Amino acid sequence: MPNELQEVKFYQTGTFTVGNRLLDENERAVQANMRRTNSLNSGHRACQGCGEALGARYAIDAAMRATDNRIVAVNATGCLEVFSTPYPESSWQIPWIHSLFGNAAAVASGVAAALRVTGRTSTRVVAQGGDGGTTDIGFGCLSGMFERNDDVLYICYDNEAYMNTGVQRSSATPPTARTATTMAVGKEPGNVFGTGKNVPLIAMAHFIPYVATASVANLRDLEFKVTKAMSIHGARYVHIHVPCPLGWGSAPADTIKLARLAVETGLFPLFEAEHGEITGSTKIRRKVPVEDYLRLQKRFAHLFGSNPDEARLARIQANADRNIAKFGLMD
Ligand SMILES: Cc1ncc(C[n+]2csc(CCOP(=O)(O)OP(=O)(O)O)c2C)c(N)n1
Ligand code: SF4
Repeated sequence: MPNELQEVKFYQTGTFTVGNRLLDENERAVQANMRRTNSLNSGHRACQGCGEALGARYAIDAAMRATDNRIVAVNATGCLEVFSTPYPESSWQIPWIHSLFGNAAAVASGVAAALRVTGRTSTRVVAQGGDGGTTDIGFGCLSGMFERNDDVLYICYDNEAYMNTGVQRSSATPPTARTATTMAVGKEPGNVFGTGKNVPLIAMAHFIPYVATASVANLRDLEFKVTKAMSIHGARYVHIHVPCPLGWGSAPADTIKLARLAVETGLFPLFEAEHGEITGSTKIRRKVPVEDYLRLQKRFAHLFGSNPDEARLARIQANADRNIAKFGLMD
């Protein structure tokens, strides 16, 4: 049979494609390992193209591998919790506890304390939540966890709004974005400029051992940062940019593309920091104008059309350029 004689094309050899089992062992991503944990398993109910589901799958599998499969995860209320655990089902294959919307960091601190006093220090704790649960309602508990230097890795999946309850603005929503609570009408359509907060920088101001930003556009970098975070004791924070097709009005197939454009425009800088000092940032290889990123999302549609809002586009571009300078993203 001619088919039996066809040569197998190992076309991925030599690339860093995630899942590539043809690379050397030390170059493979966690997901390429046959013994990956699949901590967040198939069968959950996230939307097609959900960046949060992808980010959580990679982050938690990396945390599992780094700890010899010994973690407890605490999950704030939000999309990740809702789509993964519709009672009585669960897609989690790890010890997992649902806290309230605003207290995941405090519950995680309690779990870490319980493990410590019972002598089970080889089991580590990860807390996770959306940007609403992290930057808004959970912010006080998170700051306390940082300030006490509790032995917890907190992961924020930043989709830039409260998605689970119908796309309300959070303090991570970018300027001009249309949400259910920042309508594209009036003198300043969408979310206003000059609001919000940068939680990775605020985490750094607590001088905790490790802070990093990551993106589902670069899953190997994401895995590296989570792995590094699990090698450290004390309070750690990883902030992951996760596009949300439903809330952003983007095509499900564009999730990775959008995450990459956010990085390449400078709007979402990738960096690491230790004890309050930035220790490294990912350079932008090919700078992209912010319009290329914004145009793909209906939440920014009011900036375009027959009469583009040049003034606001220029202000967003200025924000991106400020990040590029501040975080040293270009040589
Ligand atoms: C005290 C309290 N207020 C409001 C809610 C309703 N609520 C549940 S999830 C959610 C939004 C979650 O948004 P975010 O943390 O950004 O996560 P996402 O769903 O976007 O992943 C809200 C408002 C709640 N559960 N508890
Ligand atoms: S609304 Fe957004 S964050 Fe929530 S499951 Fe859908 S794509 Fe994911």
